[in-house]
Amino acid sequence: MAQIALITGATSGIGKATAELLAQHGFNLIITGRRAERLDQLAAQLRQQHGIEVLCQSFDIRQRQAVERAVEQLPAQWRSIDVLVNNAGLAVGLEHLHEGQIDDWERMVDTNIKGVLYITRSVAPLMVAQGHGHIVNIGSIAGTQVYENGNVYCATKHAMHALSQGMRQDMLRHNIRVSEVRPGLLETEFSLVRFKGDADRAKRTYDGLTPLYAHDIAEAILFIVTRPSHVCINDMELTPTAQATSGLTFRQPR
Ligand code: NDP
Ligand code: 8X3
Repeated sequence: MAQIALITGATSGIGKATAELLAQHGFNLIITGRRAERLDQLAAQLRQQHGIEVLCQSFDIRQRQAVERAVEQLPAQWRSIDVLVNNAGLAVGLEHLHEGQIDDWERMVDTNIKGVLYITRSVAPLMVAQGHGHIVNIGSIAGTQVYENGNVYCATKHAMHALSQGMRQDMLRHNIRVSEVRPGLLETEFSLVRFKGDADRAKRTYDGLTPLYAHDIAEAILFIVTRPSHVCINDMELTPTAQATSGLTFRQPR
């Protein structure tokens, strides 16, 4: 029987690329995000290209009741979730802490920490009940390092790093694997969101180097979730070849 993967934030970037790659490998998918039209388009494409089943669930992961309702109301055949990819997340703003926008901080904390907790709290009991599962958390190199102006975003990804370790301990006796994937510089809609639609500034993030692309992370996720059941990849950090640490990149002059 085909495995079921629930991917949060599948309307763009890593989540979308992961949906495409897992579909190619025969997974049935529950795809989530706020932009319902994009979910519908992706679902139609994946059904047509790969003959898999896809269920779209559009909700804002910051809305606790909406998350709970989405999982509670899953049709019976969709409740045996094998893989949960906790991917939905964002950075908003890049300022020194004393100049930061508190609304931006709340968006990041509510999405990157509380949203992950809401969906995991709803899905993990289904995995416990069935006696297996695999949770893949998308952290960041910002989860173990901090860069100037990254303050609150880095704090949320440090929280993800701590939660990944905590989940792994709590899920141990339930045969549930917990893996964390921690990318560095990666070109998606991430910088466009961080800079609130300023496309020029977003583009400059990747000036002079070849960043990671969403497909690179999707391939890592596919590898992680297709290991034999006795193997758990706990933590995988990936950077572009041109990045050594959060703050140290090698850029070709233009
Ligand atoms: P994108 O902006 O391309 O994708 C983000 C996804 O998250 C979208 O599908 C978006 O869906 C979803 N999302 C955001 N907020 C919400 C919300 N409130 N409710 C539901 N879904 C939401 O960025 P990436 O693919 O790059 O980001 C994915 C993850 O990877 C994030 O957790 C990010 O922190 C992490 N990451 C990114 C890196 C990068 O440099 N790009 C590097 C390291 C980690 P929608 O807007 O439709 O709701
Ligand atoms: C995104 C990576 O370091 O550009 O998590 O903020 S970073």
